[in-house]
Amino acid sequence: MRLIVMGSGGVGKSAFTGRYVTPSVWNPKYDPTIEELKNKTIKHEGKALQLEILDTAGQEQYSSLRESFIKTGHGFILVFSIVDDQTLEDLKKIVNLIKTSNPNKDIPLVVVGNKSDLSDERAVMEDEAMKFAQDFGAEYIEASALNNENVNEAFNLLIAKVLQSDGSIGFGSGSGSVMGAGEKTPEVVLPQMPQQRKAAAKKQQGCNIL
Ligand SMILES: Nc1nc2c(ncn2[C@@H]2O[C@H](COP(=O)(O)OP(=O)(O)O)[C@@H](O)[C@H]2O)c(=O)[nH]1
Ligand SMILES: [Mg+2]
Repeated sequence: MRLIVMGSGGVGKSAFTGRYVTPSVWNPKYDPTIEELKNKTIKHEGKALQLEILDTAGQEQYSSLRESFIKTGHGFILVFSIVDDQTLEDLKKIVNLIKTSNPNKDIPLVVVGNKSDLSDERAVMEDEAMKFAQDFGAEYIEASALNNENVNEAFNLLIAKVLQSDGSIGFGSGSGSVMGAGEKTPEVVLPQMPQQRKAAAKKQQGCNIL
């Protein structure tokens, strides 16, 4: 399964992707130019599911890897920073690019409001971001790469959407072939889909993240 992480420079794409792939590591250095392809294998319903995750960098420089991923990717994480409203605005262009390049008109998208640890400096209201996401059929989730909050949840939400749209994506013929003998992968618990979540959220007072 090919997933792509996009958004303006400095919103935390690399931090977010890094946290997901290697949860115990926090790399405080900021290099806006690095574009990296990362691999992670998770377990889904007893089968190994291999993920290729492209952490993109600036649109200014041409990248054939980025171009091909935007065309062939199965799902996108669209990151903005809740402390910078321009970064939400910037996602419009990115969504347009995805919608014109990727042949799947219902391409699974998850909008991530990153840096939720800086809520004192919040410049984007949750309702506004949620409405933005809903307008093009995306889910919205707030997260903090710094505090490792909702990072797994965001990826799991996207993976669930991709599998729901086409269950065959990502599973090779022999799922065992993607892992070495004795290797262990974390069991992934896929989140509930939106309608179920809404019902669950009603029951659970004080849950205002999703
Ligand atoms: N407070 C806070 N800072 C973050 C968070 N995620 C990333 N950063 C910082 O924001 C800056 C840009 O992060 P980076 O991942 O390189 O952004 P990218 O250009 O989108 O890849 C770095 O200084 C990170 O340490 C977060 O969740 N909270
Ligand atoms: Mg980066």
